[in-house]
Amino acid sequence: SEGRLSGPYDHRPRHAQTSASMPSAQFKVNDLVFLPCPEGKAEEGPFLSGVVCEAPESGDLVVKVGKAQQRVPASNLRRRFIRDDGATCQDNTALVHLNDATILENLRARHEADEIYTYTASVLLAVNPYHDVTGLYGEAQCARYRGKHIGALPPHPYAIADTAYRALVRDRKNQGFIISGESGAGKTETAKIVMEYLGYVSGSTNQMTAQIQRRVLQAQPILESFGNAVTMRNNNSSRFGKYNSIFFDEDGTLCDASVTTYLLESSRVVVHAKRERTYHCFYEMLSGLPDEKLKKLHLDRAKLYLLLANEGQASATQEETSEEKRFHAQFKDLDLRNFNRLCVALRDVGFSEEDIDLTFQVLAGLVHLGDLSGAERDDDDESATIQLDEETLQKAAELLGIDSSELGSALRRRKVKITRVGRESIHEVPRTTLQFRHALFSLIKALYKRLFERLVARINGSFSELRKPATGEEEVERCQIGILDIYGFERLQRNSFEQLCINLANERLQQYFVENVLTAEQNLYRREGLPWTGLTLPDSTPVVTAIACTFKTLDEYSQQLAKGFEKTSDEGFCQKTVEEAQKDPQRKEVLKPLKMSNKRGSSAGLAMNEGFIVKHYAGQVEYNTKGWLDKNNDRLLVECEELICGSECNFVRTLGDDEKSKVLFRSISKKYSADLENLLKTLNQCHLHYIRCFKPNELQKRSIFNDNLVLDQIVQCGTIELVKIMHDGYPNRCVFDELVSRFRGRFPMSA
Ligand code: AOV
Ligand code: MG
Repeated sequence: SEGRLSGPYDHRPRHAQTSASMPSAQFKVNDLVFLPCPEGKAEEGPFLSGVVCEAPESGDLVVKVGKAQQRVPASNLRRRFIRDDGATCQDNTALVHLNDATILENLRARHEADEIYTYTASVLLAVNPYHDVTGLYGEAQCARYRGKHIGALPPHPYAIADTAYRALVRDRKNQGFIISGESGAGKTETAKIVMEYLGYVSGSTNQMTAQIQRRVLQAQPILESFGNAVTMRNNNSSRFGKYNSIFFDEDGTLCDASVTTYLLESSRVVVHAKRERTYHCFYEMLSGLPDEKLKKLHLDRAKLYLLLANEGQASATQEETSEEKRFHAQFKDLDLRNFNRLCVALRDVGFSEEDIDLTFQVLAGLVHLGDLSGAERDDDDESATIQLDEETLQKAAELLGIDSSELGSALRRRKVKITRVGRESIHEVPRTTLQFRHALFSLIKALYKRLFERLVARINGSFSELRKPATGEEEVERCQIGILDIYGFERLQRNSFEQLCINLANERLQQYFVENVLTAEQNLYRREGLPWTGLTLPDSTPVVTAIACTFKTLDEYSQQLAKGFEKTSDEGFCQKTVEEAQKDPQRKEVLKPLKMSNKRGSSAGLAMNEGFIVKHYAGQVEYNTKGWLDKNNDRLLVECEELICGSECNFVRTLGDDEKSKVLFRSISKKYSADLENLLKTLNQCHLHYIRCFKPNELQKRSIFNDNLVLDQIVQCGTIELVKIMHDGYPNRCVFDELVSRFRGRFPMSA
């Protein structure tokens, strides 16, 4: 895997900062300490533990590490404490010495003992165990946590969920869960654990609630089959963001639910990197559908279809193909199991057998369309058209209910409007190989994306059909608990538009956390007159502004491209973005041209105008801007849209977008940013609960705890600041009026 770059919050300078305030006089002989691992020995972990042997009044201390002695300035040391019983802390704020090294040591020891959860005041930290920890979940555990105070039992998402649920019932206030962490850290699993508990405490009081509860849980595998994929970081990586809302009526009974999704990575349907896969559902369908159904869909279980293989399979050597097949073979059993899980879930959520068949029919249609992608034409001959394989074309057309000659001609030729002497006429011009592939891929992407959206809409519809019909009486007041599970921060070998969107979401949430938890807490201390020196908190504003400006420029360029301006290019957009950023003193610190930060150009071998660098809170990311103008446009080529809208298959036709107006451009980044701001507005009305997930290793294996990797995450997400703030604060607080109203009459009041 690629190395972790050091970002603006590279941990090295920060370690020093963490204990810089510690005067040497505070260390005594025999004190246990941590010291930073010397440069070049990073694989041993970020810290070494030692004992102070000499502590002079001034100058460096002498520390014994193993058998050797070392001179170390006091400012480089952190205090260590080992409890007599060797026990770990359930809450980091209870550590005797508070610093990055002790927090890391605590998490490591707990992870080793399969105690994967740790509090940091009210924030729950979860270290991914990468195996099923026995007895940690399930109904018996839910029952144990029900109604208990936080801290009465070992840290657990159930405990946080129980707190949230009780607060909702008691205060009639919306609650929200923000689950964050990098890709593979465990957000999606944790979100399901939270939902499982909420279903447990509030559901199954009657048939309707039991059914809603089941559907909430069963919606998850459907979304995962269609929206998750194998990536280098995570074998079940969510390629979309989701916000699950669960509604409760006045007495806390589950009464409704909904799910909102954010920007599915639709490019994955047509291209994915080596050792990655497209969406699970394709492989699940091929593994699980019975022979006779596969035959109807003209599918061959053993064939490596182009859509399902990685880029370049059209021209792969035999060796490459067998390697690819070996890679896919490892997921076969899982795909089969998940196929069955998917079918059960679809039925539970209310899909009829016909709906299920149609869904697979469309997927199969896409698989065949994808197989056309290797087609070419003689680009030297302007009148030549793409050589499409007729049989494959037929199969795709049949399954999608489209006339095959119309499909062929839309893929082979484009319509060009020509105005001559004031008269407009439409001409058909053969597509070049590149234009053909673009048209084909846009069609596949649009169909898949809309299929996904349809599924989400169906799931939402399935909740409302269970609800009691409106009686005309005033709607009962209901409160909700929202659970946010988005795609984690990403820094891949090649980062595109999707990664910028994903990272923007993480950046906004981090900013939200800093503002609403850390800053708010500091302000509270100041208001209450508590002695507090304050901490410098990371500020995401420059990055967020830089991305907003980038999106604005992108919209201008995408619009021009859609209107057919010949000179508009991705390079032009990239250049403008960088130039504009350099004019602003704050933005230029976070958005940089490729060359300035790296003399050899970019690490992915990009030229100046092919990308830029953004310094995110979680590290520096190099973006490749190729194809962004097009990726940012939600409108499909007119020729392709007409095919979908004219399908004989009702289901496919509903995937059409027959917007009559002549808009050629609809901005994806604008919609995404607006969705994100709406989400934050919703969260703003909730009492929030934070769960931070940590990834213990890059290998996705149990029992491996990579100190460097975890420390990076501890530093990035602001855990240290949080611990520092919370350590000095008061764990329980209550507004005076609420206190009075809650306890009035419960205790004898003196005059
Ligand atoms: P993510 O949601 O944070 O990544 P997941 O929730 O998909 O990560 O977790 C990745 C994998 O880790 C899962 O498929 C499980 O195998 C394992 N895992 C996570 N949490 C647990 C747990 N509590 N117990 C057992 N195994 C667990 V991403 O969606 O890529 O940002 O986009
Ligand atoms: Mg996920």
